[in-house]
Amino acid sequence: PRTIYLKDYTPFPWVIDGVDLTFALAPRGTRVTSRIRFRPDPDAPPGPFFLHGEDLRLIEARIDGQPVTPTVTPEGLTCDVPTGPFTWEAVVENDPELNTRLEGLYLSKGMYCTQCEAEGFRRITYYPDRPDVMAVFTVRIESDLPVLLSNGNPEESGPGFATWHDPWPKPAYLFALVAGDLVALHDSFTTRSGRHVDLGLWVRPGDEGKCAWGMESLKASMRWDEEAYGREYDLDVFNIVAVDDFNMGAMENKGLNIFNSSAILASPDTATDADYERVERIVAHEYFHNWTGNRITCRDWFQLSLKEGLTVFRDQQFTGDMRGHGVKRIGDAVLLRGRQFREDNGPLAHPVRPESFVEINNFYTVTIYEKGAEVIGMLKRLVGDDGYRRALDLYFDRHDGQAATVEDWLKVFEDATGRDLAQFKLWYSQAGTPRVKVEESWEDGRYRLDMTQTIPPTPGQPDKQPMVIPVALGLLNPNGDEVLPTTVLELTGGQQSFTFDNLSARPVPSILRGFSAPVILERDAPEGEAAFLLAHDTDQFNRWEAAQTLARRAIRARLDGQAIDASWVPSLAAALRDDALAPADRAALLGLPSEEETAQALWDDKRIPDPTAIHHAHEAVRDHLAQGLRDLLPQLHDGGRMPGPYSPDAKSVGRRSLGNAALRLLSRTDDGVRAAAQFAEAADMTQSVAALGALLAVGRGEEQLRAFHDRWAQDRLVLDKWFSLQVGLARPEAAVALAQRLTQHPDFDWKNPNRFRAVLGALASNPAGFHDASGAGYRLLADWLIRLDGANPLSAARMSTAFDSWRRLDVDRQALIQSELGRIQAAPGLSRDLSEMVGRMIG
Ligand code: DPP
Ligand code: ZN
Repeated sequence: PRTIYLKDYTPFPWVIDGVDLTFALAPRGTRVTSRIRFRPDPDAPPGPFFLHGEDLRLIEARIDGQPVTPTVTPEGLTCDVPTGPFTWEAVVENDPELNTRLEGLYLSKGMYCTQCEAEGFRRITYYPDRPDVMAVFTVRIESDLPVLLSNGNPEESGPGFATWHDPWPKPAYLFALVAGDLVALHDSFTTRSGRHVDLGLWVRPGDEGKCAWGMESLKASMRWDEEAYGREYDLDVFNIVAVDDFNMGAMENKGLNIFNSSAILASPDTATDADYERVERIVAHEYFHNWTGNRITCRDWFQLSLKEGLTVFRDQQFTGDMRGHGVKRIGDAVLLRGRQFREDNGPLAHPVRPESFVEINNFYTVTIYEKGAEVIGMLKRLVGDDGYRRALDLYFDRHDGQAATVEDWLKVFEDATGRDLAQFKLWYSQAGTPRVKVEESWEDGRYRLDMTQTIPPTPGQPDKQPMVIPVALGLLNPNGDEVLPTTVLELTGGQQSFTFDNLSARPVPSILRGFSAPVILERDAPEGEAAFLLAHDTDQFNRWEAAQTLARRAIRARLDGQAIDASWVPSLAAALRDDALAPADRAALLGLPSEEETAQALWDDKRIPDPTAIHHAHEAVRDHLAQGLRDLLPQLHDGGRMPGPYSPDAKSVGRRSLGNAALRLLSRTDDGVRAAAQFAEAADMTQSVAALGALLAVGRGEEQLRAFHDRWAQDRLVLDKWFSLQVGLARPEAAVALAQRLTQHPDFDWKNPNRFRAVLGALASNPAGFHDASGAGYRLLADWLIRLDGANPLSAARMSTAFDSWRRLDVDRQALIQSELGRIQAAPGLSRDLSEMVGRMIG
């Protein structure tokens, strides 16, 4: 397979003046007729006429009406073409029914559906399938199915056909087509300049009752983008379709978003609070792409974070506005530390803007998305809210209708704010999580912080330069008053000192407030500081962080066979009793760092993390907490019970999350009595899943698990929960055997990505189970990856990241994983996707 490099970018030599596509749909032999008007691009150097195309049958091709015979390869075709403008016509066939990759045009339970990002359009017809080629599409769909949808606005329709026209030029990756026996929830939205937009949420019959929340989220997103960014919607219709077989969460196709049903369908009895939040967030994310991604797209796939990092940042702001910025920030930090830091510190580390790839699908990563969003958050902190707004206005003004680059993005910030971003740009090119070491001194009323930054080597990047790191700092008096409100220090050198004068007493620092940069802070905090900050910090994030620090110490103590600090539980209890803190914030205080985070921290300390020992230490600390908080937990749990019908509003969610966090601990000391009662009474899925999870986590719940299955056997999304809960919470020694058994279950449909993930993904997220010293977890996953790769390489490659932490394990586990990776690599017919991932992991 060929490696593609950023430095090799060359523009496409032609401009497209219009694309007409006709689809005659059939499970086998769908006919796609294309008519594309090309004109030489006066600004681009000339080059060969190459159209991408994969797994297509070319029936005929014409140029200006004359038959031609192109040279066809597995990747596309070349053809001699006139020197001036010309019209290309082709008829091709493909087989949606046989398409198990879920890229291009495929069938999902009788419904035709497409997924083109990143390079799926080339499986539909021959085309310059690259994001910098933007064109206006007109699409005719011929089929007897009742609902025929594509991008843009509807034009004509009649029995057996429909035509759509999208007036906005777009790259092929935003193309979409849906045909099926679907029903819709209809609504409308009037934009602030008065455009009437028809909204439709299309689902299979039977799912009508699960559409309301997705629709509400859509309208909230449309309003928010007008208010927060001044961005209006720009077509007469906006359609969302739910599909069961889908590789990702959702896709932002122009005017026709396609969603994994798990990311759009919700009803109180089948979806949890977390599901509701996820639907709201993903609807917003895809909608926001209309401006950041669609109107302004990416010049090439190396710029992927230009749209993804920015759109994640925007959806984070939105969710913060909807549900509270404190909890949102904490959730984002947990995700970043648990997943992105791991990626950034392992063999798959890559910069926010990679320099090369073999298969672009392998770069839809937490680094591109979440670290990319962090980079934008830092930029905003550095230029301020006004500067950010001016820069974004300029970005939309200057680049609307274009395929842009990271350079274009940074330039609008430089032009709008006058700030030089040359050093800041390193965040896009240097991989790895920076470590910031902080030391402090106090002398004659002067307080000094000495900061040192180091960025560890990553694959292909042995040496790093210092970056711009915004460190938000506050200082507190020993009595708990804030003497320095949040101030952003700019750490730009390898070593730098910051001094603070005129302080009457040695202050207590609150460093990296709001998690102001995606870095690891290294600091030997004095005894008692974390408890002090937990009690007094005005910064919600750092208050939580203080609780995390205490929990980390407790876990470490357990791991090292030492006693847990006796002041931990009382200081946590005091915070939990503080009614000034919202229930959601108190729930967050009860969360322990993940086992993954503990493993990473041990590795940072040059110790070899043992997943089994880590799990037992976490369990012991939970028991300790449950004992220590015994008197408080019942009332916290009671506070989460709410009369009346379910509502997903932030306040109710917060109360339930505190109640259920308490329940999880309570179940360790009450033989599962409360959880069993909650399960029996639960009127909604949140309470039901929380109770079941609490039981499973303490080795109970067999009977409830059976009842849950029987009740929900017909609901595929709830059934996914049934699979994943039991595997994710299984005892380490039982997890692999359970996952194995569930792969034999009649409801295990391995070709459905959600179901595959519900079992094998859940196993990978149960570290002690997956890393069982026998290697059985590794073997099971490798077997399934090899099998899945034959059908759906994209999903197989994504799931293979479960192995990416292998280098930090003990030699025995290393050898076991190496041998499984070797076995995958040797599998006949391995995909480009999976072979790139395995190759990078083996290194
Ligand atoms: N659909 C994916 C997302 O929105 C890829 N663009 O992030
Ligand atoms: Zn996105």
